[in-house]
Amino acid sequence: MFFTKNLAVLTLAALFLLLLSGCRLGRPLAKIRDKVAERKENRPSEVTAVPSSDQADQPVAAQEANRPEAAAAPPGTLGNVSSIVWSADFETGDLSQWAVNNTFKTIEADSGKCSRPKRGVTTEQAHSGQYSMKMVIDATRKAGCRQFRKPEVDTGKPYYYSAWFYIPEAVQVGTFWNIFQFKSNGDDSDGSDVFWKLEVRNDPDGTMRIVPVWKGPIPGPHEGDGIDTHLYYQNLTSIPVGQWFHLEVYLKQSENFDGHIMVWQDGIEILNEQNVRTKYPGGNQGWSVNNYGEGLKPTPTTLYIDDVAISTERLGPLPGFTRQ
Ligand SMILES: [Ca+2]
Repeated sequence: MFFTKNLAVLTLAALFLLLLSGCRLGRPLAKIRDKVAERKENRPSEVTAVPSSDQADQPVAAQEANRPEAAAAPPGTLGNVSSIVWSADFETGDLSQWAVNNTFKTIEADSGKCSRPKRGVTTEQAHSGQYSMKMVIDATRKAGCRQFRKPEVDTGKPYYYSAWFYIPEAVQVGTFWNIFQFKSNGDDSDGSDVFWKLEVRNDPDGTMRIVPVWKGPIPGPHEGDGIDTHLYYQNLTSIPVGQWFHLEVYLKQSENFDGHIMVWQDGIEILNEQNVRTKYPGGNQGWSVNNYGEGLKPTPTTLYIDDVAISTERLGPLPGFTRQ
């Protein structure tokens, strides 16, 4: 009887000890699980960015330390990621990376027959990951899908604005095709006017090229110029059909004639205009990427956009990117 009683007490004590040790063991196990999950989340994408010459001289740890929290793009997705102040790779499966104060109301400014997929993105084409932004217009008449980003351009500071574009088939441009623009609000209250834009135009054989355009509704772009549209034709590079290409624009805003605009396509400089205007005196500056045109064939006309970024240094096209 005494033995049985003791055995019961001992069994109970052993069970209690076992439970205690189980709890203690459980904690570090949970911690390890968290660490593993953390590492998985922080794992950089497979594409590795080649650092700029400045960064190349720094040890990797120093480069990591310099990377601002604000760089939303995963390391390796874009070029010199340490200088990115905002970016959108659409890997959220929607356009939420563009939201300001949780609203899209001032971001999308679509007109005419613009159609976008549900949530604004698609997996049909992607420069990074699975998603890109898709914009389709029926350009029989003037139509535009426009995606504005305001907080950075509103500061008035100089920035590099860049994005990857994909045009799935050769397009013959009738009236115009604007895919990237800087606007400004003037005295009139009926919206804003285009000052600088990147248009797509054709060579006689149909080859598509980027043509930077000054369309300021006031005298410019240089001091002494009248009110006129200036087209900056170039034959340094053309637009590939069915392949991603990169556009990057440096803009130092100016309401006088001390601004600066530079344009690169796939790393090739196609415009460099100094001492220029970029906005109305006393006006603000707006920036958007768009599929905005008229008289395009074939129509509807589709444009995919991915890896959009604003940075304080030039990003350049992804290292190792080759047209295939
Ligand atoms: Ca993407």
